[in-house]
Amino acid sequence: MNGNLRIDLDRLMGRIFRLGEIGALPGGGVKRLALSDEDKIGRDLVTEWMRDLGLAVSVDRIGNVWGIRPGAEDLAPVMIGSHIDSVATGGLYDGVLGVLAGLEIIERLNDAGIHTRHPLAVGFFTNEEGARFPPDMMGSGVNQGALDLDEMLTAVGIDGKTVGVELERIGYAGDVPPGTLRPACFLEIHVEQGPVLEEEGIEIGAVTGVQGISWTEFTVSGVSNHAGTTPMRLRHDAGIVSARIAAEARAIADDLGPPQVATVGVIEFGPGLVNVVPESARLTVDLRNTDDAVLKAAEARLRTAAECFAAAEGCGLEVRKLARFAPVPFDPDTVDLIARTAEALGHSVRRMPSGAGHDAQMFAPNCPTAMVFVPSKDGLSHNVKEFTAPEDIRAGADVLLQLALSRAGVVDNAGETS
Ligand code: HGY
Ligand code: MN
Ligand code: MN
Repeated sequence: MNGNLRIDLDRLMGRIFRLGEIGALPGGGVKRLALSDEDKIGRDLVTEWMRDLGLAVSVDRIGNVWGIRPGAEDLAPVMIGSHIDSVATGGLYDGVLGVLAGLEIIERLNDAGIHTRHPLAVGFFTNEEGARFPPDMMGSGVNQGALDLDEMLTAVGIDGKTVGVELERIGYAGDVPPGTLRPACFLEIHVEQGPVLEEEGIEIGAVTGVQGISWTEFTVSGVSNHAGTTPMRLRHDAGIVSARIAAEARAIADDLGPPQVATVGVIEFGPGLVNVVPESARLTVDLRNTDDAVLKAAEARLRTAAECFAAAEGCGLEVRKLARFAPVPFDPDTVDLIARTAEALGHSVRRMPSGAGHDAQMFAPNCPTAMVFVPSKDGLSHNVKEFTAPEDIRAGADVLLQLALSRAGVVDNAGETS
């Protein structure tokens, strides 16, 4: 009976679109930066849905929220979670799918009167994106002991606000200490955010782990001067130094080849005027690789180059690490179960690493953890045009449903477990 259980796709899509109305951008997509007013409204909505489903809701000290459906036995919960904060040009599905598919599974089990041995938990984690307040995976990192609570509460955002003050402001500075939540296992469904599944015509990704992530901020200090009267030999141009650092980041990715990637997401000049030699520049570099040794070599090459460029131009250089996470493997048994479950449901599946960071990577060291990917149209994400076909969402959520039942154990009406 339970093997034939399927999610209610219309209900799930309805919640995805409803949440997508919060922080909706004029041309489509969403902007729900962590701890913003939009994030608060989204949190309030999802928390209301949790309560409507009868879940016991908890909020921890970094604002993570989870709801628990009791199990027949006093066991650690099987947890399904992700995030509902977005980047400034976010899509409807990044993170949201992982939370709302969890709520759909709860509602489906409620409808069917199915009870599980383990409690089931569904949660969303604070500031997974890290776009406003670096680092990313902040809430799940604190919750699972990878990041320090007090340090993260004092983290300053790109707008000068601090995490702790913003958490209080939106009413999500909870009282549950980090480490209270110790799930039996952690399962996350997420849009792939890349081109692989679509290019290969495959419906499900059984994610084997997350690649290493390195975020660095370079701040260059030079001397502002007149663009017309200052000979090139007398310049201390912070702008050209930052441009050379950016070019070097791309050269590193080109030289190393896949899977190395490099992104300069932010580059700002001061004063930023057409006829003034820049006195200051700030840029961020995001480097990633599945191999930590190669990633470290890439970081070292970039740092050395930045120091050379700054010295040659007679500029100062400050380097600040915004995020650094080593590659994380997921639980092989759970990855295998995802692949078997997908095949049993008649879906094509392939094993693959994740190019993006996810909350799951913070749980992986503490409990059996893995992820289910569904295809992203044109491989797009962190883009308002992010899209995943409803049928792909159905396939992924059905796999997640069976995965959760398998891990939580089903108690039939006679009290027998299966
Ligand atoms: O940056 C990432 O990989 C994630 O979207 N936070
Ligand atoms: Mn995400
Ligand atoms: Mn994202």
